[in-house]
Amino acid sequence: MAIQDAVSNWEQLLETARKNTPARRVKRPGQAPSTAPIPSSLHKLPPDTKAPVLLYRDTNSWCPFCERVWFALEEKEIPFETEFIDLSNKPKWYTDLVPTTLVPGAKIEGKLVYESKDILLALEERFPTPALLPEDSEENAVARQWVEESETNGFRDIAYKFLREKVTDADELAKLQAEFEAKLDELEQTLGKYPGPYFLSNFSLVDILYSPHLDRLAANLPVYRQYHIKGNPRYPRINAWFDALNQRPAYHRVKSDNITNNLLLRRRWGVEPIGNPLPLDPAESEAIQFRAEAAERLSDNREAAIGDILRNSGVQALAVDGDVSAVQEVVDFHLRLLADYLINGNGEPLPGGRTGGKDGNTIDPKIAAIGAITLAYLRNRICAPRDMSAGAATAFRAAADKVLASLY
Ligand SMILES: N[C@@H](CCC(=O)N[C@@H](CS)C(=O)NCC(=O)O)C(=O)O
Repeated sequence: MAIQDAVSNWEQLLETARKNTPARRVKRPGQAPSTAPIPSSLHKLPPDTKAPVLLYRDTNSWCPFCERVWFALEEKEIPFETEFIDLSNKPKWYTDLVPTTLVPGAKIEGKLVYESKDILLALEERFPTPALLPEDSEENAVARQWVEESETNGFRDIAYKFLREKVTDADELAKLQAEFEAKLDELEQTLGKYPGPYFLSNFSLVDILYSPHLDRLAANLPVYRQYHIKGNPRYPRINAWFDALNQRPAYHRVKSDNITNNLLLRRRWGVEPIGNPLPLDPAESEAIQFRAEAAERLSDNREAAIGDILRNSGVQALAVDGDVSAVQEVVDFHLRLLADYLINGNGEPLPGGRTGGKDGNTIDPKIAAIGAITLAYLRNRICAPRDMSAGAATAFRAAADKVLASLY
């Protein structure tokens, strides 16, 4: 298995990737998550100053309610620290601290606030600019009413019931779909009340309250209910709203990608897929900065990635006479191949045969099998924005597919 010299070493890969992306993360050795994003405004804090906000959020970055608070913090450019809470084993200090025991929680200049909506309102109060509620008093009153209604109008319950309820009866499912469509129609009407693509005249807390949920629904309904929000002519304003959100850098920092959302729904809620995932967005999978970010993340965090693959993918079953180090070498090689493809690939399939079969031109099936497990495992293991931005995760998955396709 003397294949390791066929691709650049990790140091070369990391250096090249870093030239093409400013994205960096903090490493958290031995902890979950193994890396964490750096808030875009943390550099604004004078040295040795405590950030004014501490956010308590879930370790996997799956929680839509946490995403709301993070979105506002990024929009308002508030420097903040994050404490990750393992929801499968919540620490006692957290359940003692927060009466609901749920995430998100926050300390705003030391004062505890919980419930995402209340945290958003408290941030608005303490950090009023840039404003996420209208200055005009009449519109402000409408905004505050919509903020409250976003939590009480039943949209979320009806939407997730349609998405997740285990229903086999077609009439029952049609009824749930009709109820959901009526709620989306209401949102479509509400979006028409003020000029521009957002709920109010400008981007606001109302957009933030809806975005994590509408994102998850738009990603998951095609897969689990064969129902489309994106591209559906019934909802032109909702589609324009998605397009407008897509223009916001803060949104790109905090959102998940479609596949993360799909995998989460199956793993967390046991819903069976009946349709195909939305196609990987070429604007993201082919963008140089996202490919570079994905390569940078993989190169920088390779030790954690390799450890995870060896422990959890099943690849160790291919070890001969218990020689795991030989397997590890091949895993390492395929990850470098992937990083190299992310940095230098031009979208064409990779030439086959480069993994060193007997005649130098065919693939050693064992090496290919280890490569396939490595790539397939990591393709579905990557989770945005826990490990990298949604754009980078999309580029990562597209590249993993390409390298996988070159193996056999
Ligand atoms: N109404 C709450 C909902 C928060 C919530 O449901 N958080 C979930 C994660 S998505 C949680 O903490 N779950 C842990 C548990 O149920 O123990 C809010 O808006 O903040």
